[in-house]
Amino acid sequence: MLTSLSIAVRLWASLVTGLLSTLALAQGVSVTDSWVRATVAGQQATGAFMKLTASQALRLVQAGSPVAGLVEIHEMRMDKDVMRMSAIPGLDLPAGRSVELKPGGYHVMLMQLKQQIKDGETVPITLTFQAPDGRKETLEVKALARMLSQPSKHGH
Ligand SMILES: [Cu+2]
Repeated sequence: MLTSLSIAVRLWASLVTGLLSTLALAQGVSVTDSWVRATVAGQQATGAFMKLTASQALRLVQAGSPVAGLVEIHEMRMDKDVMRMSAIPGLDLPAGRSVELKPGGYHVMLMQLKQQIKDGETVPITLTFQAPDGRKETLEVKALARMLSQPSKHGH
């Protein structure tokens, strides 16, 4: 299931971005369970979450989306009992180990939203990965927007 999903993502990405990306993707990173927290009207920012598994060590160095004017890679962590969110320059993906972006942890932050993101919509997100030798590859994922009825778990 995970394999077929990752193949589907790769096929889809190669269809969209063409032959160059197909070659670059030989290095292999799979994205599963991607989703975006749906927004209410007027909301300026939201988070995107997913599981990333790279077959070789890679670093997620950039993310972009047509629905957002500014996209950053963020981490959340506890700092003296306060949950803080900050941009990080990149997120390391160790070979063969999946790294989960999830509420309360790492996430792709979509800011300066150009539109409301409604429950059930798909949001294209382009991820750029860098290999240890400096080569970069991009992968486009379609994240499903989900409206959560509960506030995020890390709140008090
Ligand atoms: Cu954030």
